Amino acid sequence: MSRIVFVLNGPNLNLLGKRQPDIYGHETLADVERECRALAKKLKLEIRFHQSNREYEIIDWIHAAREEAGGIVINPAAFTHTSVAILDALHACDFPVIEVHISNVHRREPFRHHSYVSMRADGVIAGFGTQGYGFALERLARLIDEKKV
Ligand code: CA2
Repeated sequence: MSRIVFVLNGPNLNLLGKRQPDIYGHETLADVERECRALAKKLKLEIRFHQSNREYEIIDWIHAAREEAGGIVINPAAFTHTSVAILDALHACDFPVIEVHISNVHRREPFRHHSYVSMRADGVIAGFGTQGYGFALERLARLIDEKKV
């Protein structure tokens, strides 16, 4: 199984660390990427890290992942709660998918309590801040390792 992992980030996450630190913390997306890359090295994973404000770009990266990856970590941001198209793209993947949310979406507005992506995700991490990305990578590495035997 491929050890390439796509880490995909949805709309407005480019503003991470620049606004609303009370909800999302002080780390920027560049910090998150750096930490993911450092951890991936230890886990012997190869990372493709992306962010977009456009739904179609995220769908295109999911399609690219189908061709070459062993798993996806995805924080779809607001698309979590709206996008059947991202759900459909993930349904076309036969590797593990881990959904990450920086905030605890269940403690927030009711519209954040439903996730289309959770209907496909193998695991969901929410409310651990940006540390959640690391947990997701650890889990993916374990699942990929288990597939090897
Ligand atoms: O908690 C999460 O990770 C979310 O996926 C973040 C999304 C939100 O729509 C989801 O309900 C939960 C929002 C991402 C926007 O990120 C910003 C970061 C800093 C400043 C403004 C927006």
